[in-house]
Amino acid sequence: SPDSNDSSTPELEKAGLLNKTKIAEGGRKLRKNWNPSWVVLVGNSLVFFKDPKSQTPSSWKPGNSCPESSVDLRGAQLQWADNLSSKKNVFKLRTVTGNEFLLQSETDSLIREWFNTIQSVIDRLNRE
Ligand code: I3P
Repeated sequence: SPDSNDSSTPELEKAGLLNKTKIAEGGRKLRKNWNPSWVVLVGNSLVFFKDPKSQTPSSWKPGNSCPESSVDLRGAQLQWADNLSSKKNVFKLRTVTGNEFLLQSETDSLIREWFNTIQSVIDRLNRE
C-alpha cells in the first residue's frame, strides 16, 4: 500500500490471543505464570494486553485497554522451545535487555504464523 513506508503510521502486522508467560527479567529467572494474553504486533513492537475474557466483571473498567507490557523486537531472538514446557507449540522470545517470554497456542498453524511473522520483523530490523 502507498502508506506502508510512512513511519508515522506503523503497520499493524498481526493480533490475536496467545498463552503467555514471562520467564526472565533482565536475565534473572522468573517463576512461570501462564495467562491468556491479547498480543498485537505493530511496527517494531510486540504489545501485550490482558485478555478481556480472563477478567472478572469487577476488574473490568471502561477504557482499561492500556497495554500490560510492550517488547522492542530490535535485536530480539526467537526460538522454538517445546523443551521449556510441558505444553506443545511453545516458542521463546528473548529481548536485548534479557527479558524472556514463552508464547503458546494449542493451534499448530496459528503458532507457526506468529513465529514466522515475528521472525520476519526481527529480520527486517536486523537489515536496517
Ligand atoms: C508450574 C506450572 C507451570 C509449569 C511449570 C510449573 O508450577 O505448573 O504451568 O510450566 O513447570 O513449575 P506452579 O504453578 O506451582 O508454579 P509448563 O506449563 O510450561 O510446563 P516447569 O517448572 O517445568 O517450567
